[in-house]
Amino acid sequence: MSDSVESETIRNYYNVALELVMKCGPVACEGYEQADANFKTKSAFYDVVTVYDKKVEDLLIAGLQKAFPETKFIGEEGTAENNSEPVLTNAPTWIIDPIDGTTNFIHRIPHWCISVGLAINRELVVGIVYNPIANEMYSAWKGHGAYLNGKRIHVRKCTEMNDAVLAYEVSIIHAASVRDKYVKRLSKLAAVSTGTRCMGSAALTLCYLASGCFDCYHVEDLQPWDIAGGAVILREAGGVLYHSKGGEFNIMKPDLTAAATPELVKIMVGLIEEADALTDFTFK
Ligand code: 2AM
Ligand code: CA
Repeated sequence: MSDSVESETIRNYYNVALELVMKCGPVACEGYEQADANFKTKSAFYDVVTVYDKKVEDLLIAGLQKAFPETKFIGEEGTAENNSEPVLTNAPTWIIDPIDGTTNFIHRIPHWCISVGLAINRELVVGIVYNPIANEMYSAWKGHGAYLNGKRIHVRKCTEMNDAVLAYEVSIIHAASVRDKYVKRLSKLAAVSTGTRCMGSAALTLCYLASGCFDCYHVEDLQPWDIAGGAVILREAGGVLYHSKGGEFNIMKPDLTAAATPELVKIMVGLIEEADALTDFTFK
């Protein structure tokens, strides 16, 4: 495929997905009004879902499948239902989180979003992240920049931790198997940052990094759909994503250290390694 044909194809995927995600906003908002009465747990007491997660995912898949029958899907709720490990092939694949930040959604914290990413040949090329409560539509497609409500966004070119706002997601800190790791790393990273925030939606956190509100981000143990859409938006805004300890980022096991600049990632990776080496950690 020539570059211009590839570009046109991706633009078409982007335009259709953007419109569809926008249309799902009112549906998700309807659920937000009544979400506290409408949720159930999935794999554990802290793994929650509402009927609106499924409703929005079904709408997105139906609309995208109709427009693009050749595409495949990796979605949070479909994957949970089938109890299957998601597999990414070379085929154009939509990676969908119908509601990212479900706990916020249920507790009426107005910080959650609909997130859609598209991978072609295993490369992330389109990202759309929409918070309908705040009326914030973040979007990007490969090589064409990142946008908030149609206005170009960029990372803040921060290179020092003492000038950086750190986003640190504790995601599944309920699990004893990861709690020490999270706390040790948080202690090291937060000690040297200007401020630390944990927002409860990985997709929106990547967008806040893309728009310069945050400067760096570390999270592990999440799933491809939590990250896919935001990853494209961050890269197109000039940010960088690596595996948690440096090395190549892998969307199918998206443990990540992301930042506005490679300089910040390097410092963070060093601190994460120091944290992991701590054997006699006490809360100080
Ligand atoms: P979710 O709302 O789609 O589940 C920070 O809370 C991030 O962790 C969010 O992106 C959220 O995605 C994810 N998350 C929250 N609870 C989780 C859980 N129990 N297991 C895995 N990921 C979770
Ligand atoms: Ca979700």
